[in-house]
Amino acid sequence: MAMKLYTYFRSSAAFRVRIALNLKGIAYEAAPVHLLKGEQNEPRYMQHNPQGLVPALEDGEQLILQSGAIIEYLEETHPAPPLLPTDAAGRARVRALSQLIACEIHPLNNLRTLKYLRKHLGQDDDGINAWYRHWVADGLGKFERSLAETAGTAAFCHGDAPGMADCHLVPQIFNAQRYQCDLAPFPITMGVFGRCVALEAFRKAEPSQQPDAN
Ligand SMILES: N[C@@H](CCC(=O)N[C@@H](CS)C(=O)NCC(=O)O)C(=O)O
Repeated sequence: MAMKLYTYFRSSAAFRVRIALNLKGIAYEAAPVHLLKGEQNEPRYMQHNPQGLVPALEDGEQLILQSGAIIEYLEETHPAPPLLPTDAAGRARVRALSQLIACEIHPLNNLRTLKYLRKHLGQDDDGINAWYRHWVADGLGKFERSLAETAGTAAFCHGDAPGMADCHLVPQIFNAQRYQCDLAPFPITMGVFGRCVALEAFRKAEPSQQPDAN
């Protein structure tokens, strides 16, 4: 039975998992959850994901939540091609780069955070955009320094094959572009991004290629 991915075309967390599935050549069924209509909070979906977030992955009886945990699950159940290096220090580096995106940038800029700023803290579009761009610049500045100053960076974030850090990076850059963030200060990061999006596995995972894209 094919795996089922609860996803939303614009969700960068779901985008990470779509890339990982494609890189590993795993066929899956996409089950769209419309975040702007609030479907993530409906009981119908909450029974699949009590956290009320996408993505969630169903693999037979197993339900796996949180994009990082899902990617690690795929890595353990479908080891080839690997998305993590063979050495412990390399794996720690790739996880640190991934978490820099998933923990330090993304939560500050996701849908419910932005909605809260607008609804409860009275921010308008200008305020929201300033907040968004600030945290992208801060986080990507740290990402760029990590790529520049820690060993392992090559064609991709770590080595010459795409891996877990690239799965995290590319969706974050798509989001940053959508919010017209200035990406010129991050040439190493954008070089990696360019090499990723030249690959079919990344292109097929893009928001515009999803069945629920509108
Ligand atoms: N840490 C979670 C983040 C999941 C997340 O924030 N998903 C967003 C879409 S990118 C979502 O479902 N948002 C719904 C909401 O904010 O109500 C993961 O990596 O899976």
